[in-house]
Amino acid sequence: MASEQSIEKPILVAVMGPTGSGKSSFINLASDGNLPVSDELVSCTSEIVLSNVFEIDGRRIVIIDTPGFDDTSKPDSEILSMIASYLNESYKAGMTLSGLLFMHRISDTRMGGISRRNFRMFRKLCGDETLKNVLVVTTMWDSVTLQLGNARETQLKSDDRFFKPVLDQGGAMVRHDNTREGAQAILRRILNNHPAPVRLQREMVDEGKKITETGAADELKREMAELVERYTKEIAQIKKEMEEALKDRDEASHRELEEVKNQLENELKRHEQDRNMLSDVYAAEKKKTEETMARYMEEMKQERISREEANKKIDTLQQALLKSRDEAHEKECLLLKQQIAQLASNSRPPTIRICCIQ
Ligand SMILES: Nc1nc2c(ncn2[C@@H]2O[C@H](COP(=O)(O)OP(=O)(O)OP(=O)(O)O)[C@@H](O)[C@H]2O)c(=O)[nH]1
Ligand SMILES: [Mg+2]
Repeated sequence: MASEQSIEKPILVAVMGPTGSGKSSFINLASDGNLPVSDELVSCTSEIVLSNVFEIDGRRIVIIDTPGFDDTSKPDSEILSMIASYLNESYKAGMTLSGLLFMHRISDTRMGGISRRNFRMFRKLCGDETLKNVLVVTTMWDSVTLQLGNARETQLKSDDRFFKPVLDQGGAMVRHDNTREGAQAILRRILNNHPAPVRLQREMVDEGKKITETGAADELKREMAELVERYTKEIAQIKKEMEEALKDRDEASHRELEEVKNQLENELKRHEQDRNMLSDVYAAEKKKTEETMARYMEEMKQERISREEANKKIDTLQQALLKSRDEAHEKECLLLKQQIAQLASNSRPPTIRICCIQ
């Protein structure tokens, strides 16, 4: 028998991964949705977005689409705050994740800095205990030869820096063939998972920690410190080159170097500010998410009520239909059948609309 959670609330799945790894495309295929996707290098999804509620094998599912940590328009502290506030508020509302998908492009020649950074954040956010509910989904198989794809997959599966820890702890790696059937087959693998909170939810909701005290925030701080160090070194090097250009009376080079130095200093300032912003940004995101979640729960309630009402009406009409058949009232039968079909089509598929946190 399905658990109470699956009857009352849809199965919740989160999709994470770098920009352009195919997160929104996967969700659209699985849910017959129309989340925006993009060919451009800039990030497309820069907010948390929920899919429609859709059904697979009679089970209702909703997927959370997330922006990557390499988002071109938002700092990482804001991305973490958005994801954390959404995960925490949904967990408080009784919606626990049944599965997490981490998308990776098999067409990438190597698992570069951005993919690794996203994966490190993903792991800190998940913790080890929920890795059994994780599927690493490789995309873009149509952009590589099967031989090359196989070789990359083998390396990704066997390297400790990549996806081996997920496989070691009960998670799996699966291929997505960019079809609706393929996307739904992947989701079928998590329908019967035991929903479990991820590490970030346990830390913040169960243990009452602040966002700055979580493992994910530690990882963010470490990455920021690395970036700040790199920029500081680059600025020092440029200053040296500027002094040399001055000595050589090379004004053109001096001007160019000064421009680069100013850009780097601005970047450095941005990262230093970002490093100290996490608490404030989280507080603002939490407030927005609470409001959105309240609206969302109300929509779900209304949707459930109207579905139940429609089902009751269908039952009544079906009883009447049986009776009319007995009495051989053909016209009445036809009318009742039409009414039943109309009600059934109105009540299915579930009609919760995409809900965007902004
Ligand atoms: N060839 C190929 N293209 C794909 C596949 N999956 C997604 N794409 C394309 O890749 C591009 C990026 O896909 P999105 O779904 O927007 O990626 P995303 O991970 O949601 O990206 P962000 O929202 O920026 O984080 C789009 O042009 C998709 O059409 C695939 O399996 N094969
Ligand atoms: Mg997207």
